[in-house]
Amino acid sequence: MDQHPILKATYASRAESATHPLTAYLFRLMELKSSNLCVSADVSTARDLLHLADKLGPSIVVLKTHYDIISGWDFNPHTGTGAKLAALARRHGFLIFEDRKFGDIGNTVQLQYVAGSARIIDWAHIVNVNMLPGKASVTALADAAARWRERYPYEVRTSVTVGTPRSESFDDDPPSSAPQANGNTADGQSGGSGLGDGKVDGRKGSIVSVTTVTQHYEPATSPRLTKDMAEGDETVFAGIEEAPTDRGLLILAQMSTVDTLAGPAYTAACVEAAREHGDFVMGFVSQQNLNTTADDQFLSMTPGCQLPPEGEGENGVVAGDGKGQQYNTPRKLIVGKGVDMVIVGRGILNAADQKGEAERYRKAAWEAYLERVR
Ligand code: S5P
Repeated sequence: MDQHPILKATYASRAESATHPLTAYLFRLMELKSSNLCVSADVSTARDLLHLADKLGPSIVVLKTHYDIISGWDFNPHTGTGAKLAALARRHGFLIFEDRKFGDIGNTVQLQYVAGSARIIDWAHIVNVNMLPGKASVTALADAAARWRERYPYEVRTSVTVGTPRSESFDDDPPSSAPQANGNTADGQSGGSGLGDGKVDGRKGSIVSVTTVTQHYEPATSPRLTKDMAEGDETVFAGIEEAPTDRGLLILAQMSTVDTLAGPAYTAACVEAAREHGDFVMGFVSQQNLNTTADDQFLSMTPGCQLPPEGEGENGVVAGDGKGQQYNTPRKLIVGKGVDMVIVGRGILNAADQKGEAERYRKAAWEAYLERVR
């Protein structure tokens, strides 16, 4: 592992050789911003999350979220928290990584990824999966992302028509305007002519209200995330174009916790799954670089990272959090373990000057990278 050529490759050269468009984009962003820092935005309100993303955006290349710990998350797909985060990501030049750690059967993870109130796939460039259920969950997420992308240039138009049925519908057949979903037309049955006497063909007709819901896809003039932005929110970070619409997956191959059950056999299965889905899997959340074969060029992102207090140097000791979490310094992870990016939560969030602390981590992690490729 130590000799893998990727350890000496610059992020610029990895941007050239990466086959996943989002990985290539991320490496370019890293070079552009001199940053290999991901902040873990583990705050508790949507307001704090957006505020933090805006404040730390210039220092980071990835913002990691746990949307399910956020109170006040606005689920509106066009104006809600996800859409606002997407606009901030575009303005400051970072990708959004929802740390959802999917861990269920294929069918369920697909639904958790694309459906529900959060519609994670709409706003998160990257998600991750816990491979415990096996490779099928990776395949299922890859399929869901591919289907989502096919529909990406389109948007769902939903029409709801409330009205009373026309008299013609009062025949022996079931009303043609019965409630329906996923029809092909927005032309619902409406109006109420001829119902005044309530009698049709000698039978008593009752006036009922019928709600017709129809959905169809319409070409979107621009990518959905762009249209979701509020006016004045359309700024794209200078020096790079907007992120590609591709979605990417990180496999949770190793954990930072003291008694993790993610042993070598589990990690090996994660690497195998990644190789089988190179068009969707960007790499790993891991504690070391997991590239071993000549063809491997996976990204490794690593949580469990803190710096000792300012002035103590990187050799100071960083204690765990007393809840199973263990910490290593950026240099130990990037130079010693060959990882590409560090994920930092409380090390930055608990600082009095979060912006200044994010810069301290960015510089430490970037210097470690320069030292490694030197
Ligand atoms: O092995 C892991 C994997 C993850 S994604 N260990 C982790 O700590 N994480 C996440 O990284 C964890 O859920 C949290 O959001 C973040 C670490 O936060 P910190 O405050 O300990 O830096």
